[in-house]
Amino acid sequence: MNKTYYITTPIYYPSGKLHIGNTYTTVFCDALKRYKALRGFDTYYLTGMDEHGKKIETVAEERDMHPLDHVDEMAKETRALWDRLDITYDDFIRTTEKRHKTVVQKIFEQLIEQGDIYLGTYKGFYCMPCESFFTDTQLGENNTCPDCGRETSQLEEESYFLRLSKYQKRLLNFIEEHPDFITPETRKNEVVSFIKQGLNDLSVSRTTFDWGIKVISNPKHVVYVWIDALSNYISALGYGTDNDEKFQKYWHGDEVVHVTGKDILRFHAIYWPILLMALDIPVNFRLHAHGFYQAKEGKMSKSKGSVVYPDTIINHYGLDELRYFLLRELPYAGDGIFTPESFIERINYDLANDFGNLLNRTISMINKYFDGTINRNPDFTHEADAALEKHLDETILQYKESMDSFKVSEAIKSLWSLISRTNKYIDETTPWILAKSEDKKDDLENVMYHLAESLRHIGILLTPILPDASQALFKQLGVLERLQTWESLEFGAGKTFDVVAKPNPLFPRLDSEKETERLKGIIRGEEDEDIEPVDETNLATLDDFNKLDLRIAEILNAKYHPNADKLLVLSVDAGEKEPRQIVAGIAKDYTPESLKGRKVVVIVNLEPVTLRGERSEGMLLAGSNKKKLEVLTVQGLNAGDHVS
Ligand code: ME8
Repeated sequence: MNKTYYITTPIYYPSGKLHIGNTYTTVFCDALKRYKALRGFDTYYLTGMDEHGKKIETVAEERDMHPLDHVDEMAKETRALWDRLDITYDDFIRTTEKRHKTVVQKIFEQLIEQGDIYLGTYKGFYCMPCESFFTDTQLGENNTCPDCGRETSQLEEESYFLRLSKYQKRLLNFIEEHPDFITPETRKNEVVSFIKQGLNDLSVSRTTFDWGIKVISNPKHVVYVWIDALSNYISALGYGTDNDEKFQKYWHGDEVVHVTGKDILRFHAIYWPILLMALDIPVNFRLHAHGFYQAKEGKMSKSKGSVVYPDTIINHYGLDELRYFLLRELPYAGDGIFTPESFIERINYDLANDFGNLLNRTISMINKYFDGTINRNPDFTHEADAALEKHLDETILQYKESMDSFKVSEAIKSLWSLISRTNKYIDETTPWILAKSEDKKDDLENVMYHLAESLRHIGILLTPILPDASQALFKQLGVLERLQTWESLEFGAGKTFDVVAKPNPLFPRLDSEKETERLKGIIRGEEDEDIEPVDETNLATLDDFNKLDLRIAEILNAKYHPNADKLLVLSVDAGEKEPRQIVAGIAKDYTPESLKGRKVVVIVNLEPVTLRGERSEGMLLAGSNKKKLEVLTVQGLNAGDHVS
C-alpha cells in the first residue's frame, strides 16, 4: 500500500480579496502535494475558509450583507481563484458547513465534561481585529495589541477557558523529543521561549457577538474563532463522525503536514497540539511556518497600492510565471520581496533565457541534424558526458532532500543549476562544429541525446513546480508517459526522442524596461486588471445576436440630463424619418459639444425606457476599462447603415 501524505494550508479569512501572500502558501502546498504524488504517495490536500468571528461579521455589515451571503460569495471567488491557479486540492472546507460545526460543538462539550475547558470571567484587554485577549504584561505601548499594534479596549466578560497550563510541560517535552516538529529552527526557538515564559489558560468563547458556532450547553457563548478554525484539520476528515475513514487513513497515516505563515505560528505550535492532547488524538503532524512576501517598502498595503493580486499577474504574464516567482523567491527561513523588477527579471533570465532557450535550441538542433528523431547510442561518448551525468545525479539527490524538508526554493535552485550545466554542455561540445563533418555524426547524435535526456529529467523535476511548462516540455520533446515518472529518473532510461517539428517557445522574452513599468501600473491598479475569462456556461447563439438591430447613427444634438449628473441626452439620426432620443451614461467622459456630428453604433430595437424622466429609445455602444470609457465611432459609413 502507498504511504499517505496529508497536507493543509491555513483556512483563510474571507475578509478581503486574496493576495500573493495567501497564494504563496497555497501554491507551496500544491507543489509539495504534487511532489509527493510523483513519489508515489497517496496524497490528500486540504484548504478552505475560516468564516466566523467578529471581523467577518463587521466586513459583511460594511457591505450591507448577511454574513452568510458574504462568505458564500468569498468562498466561490476563492475556489475559482484556486482553480485558475491549478491547485490540486482534494477538499475545501468552510467553517460554516454543518460537517464542521457539529464536530466543533462535540469537541467543545467533551472538553467541558473532561474539565479541560472551564467557565470563568475574563478581565483584560481585547484586540478586535486579532480577536485576542492580552494581559497587562503582554500589551505594547499605550495598551496597544502586541500582534498588530492597534488599540485594544478593556473588557470584562464571562468566558470559557482552555487549560493550557496543564499541558505546558508535556508540550515542551514533545517539542524536545521531536526535533522536526516545527521548522524552520528559528520558529521552533520562538515557540519554546514563549512556552517557557508560562502559558496562561486561553479564553475560548465569546459573548459579545453572534457570528460563530454556539456552545451547545450554554448558547449565549460562541466558540472562539481559533478553536473553531484549528479543528478544521480534523473535521474535514470526518473526525468524531460515523464516517471517519479519511481521518483514520490520513491523520493516523504516514505524514501529516500543516503549512502556515509565521504570523499564526503560536496558534498552530501551541494551542493546536494542546487541543489534540486534550482530545487524546496523536500529535503526529509537522508544522512549517514560512516567512512573508513584502513590497519593497515593507508590508504590502492596500492604502499604498502595493498589494499584489495573483489574478492580475496571471492575466498579464501567465500562471507558471507566477508560480515560479513565488516558489523561487521566498527563502526557506526568511521573508521575500515582490518587486516588478525582480519578477520580470526572473521571467527573462531564468525562464526565457536559461530554460526556454535550452529546450528550443535542443529541439531545433534535433530537427536540423537528425530530422526530429534521436536515439541513444551508448557506443559513443564525449569527454563532457561524465560531468553532465554526474551533475544530473547530484541534482536529483539535492532536489529530493530539499523538497523533503520544505526547501522548495532550494530545490528550484538545484534544478536551475542543472539547466545551466546542460547549457554549458552545449558550449563544451559545440554541436554546430560536429555537424560540419560527416564522420562526427555519431558523436553529434550522442550529444543531442544527452541534451534531450537531461531535459527529460528536468521536465520530471519541474512537474510539481511548473505543471504546464513540464507538460509542454514532454509534448515538444516527445517523452512517453512512462518516462515522465519519478522511477524513470535514471540516465539512459529514455531511448528515443521524436521531437516536434517546430518548437513553441514556452517563455517568450519580455522587454524588461517596458514591462517593469507596465507591471508597476498594474499593481497600482491603473490597468484593467480583471480581464474576466469568458463564461463558457452562458454562451449566446447566433439567433440571440441576430435579434439585436444595430445601426450607425449620427449624433445631431446632445445636452446634460436635467436630473442626473452622469447622463447625457442625445438626439440621433439612425436613418429614420424622425430623430431618436437616447439617454447615455457618458457625461463623465464626454461633453455634449464633443459628441455632435459623431457617427456611433446604436441598438435601435431595445424596448424604450424612461431614465429620470427622459425617454430613451436605444443604446449606444462603448468600450471601457477602469480608467476610461470610449464611445465606438465610425467614419466612412452613413446614418442608418446596418452593423452585423
Ligand atoms: O490567519 N506572505 O487567515 P488569513 C506570505 N484564518 N504568506 C502570507 C502573507 C504574506 N504576505 N499574508 C498572508 C488566518 N499569508 C486564519 C488561519 S488556520 C486554522 C486559520 C498567508 O486569511 C500565510 O500562510 O489571515 C498566513 O499564515 C495566512 O496567509 C493567513 O491567512
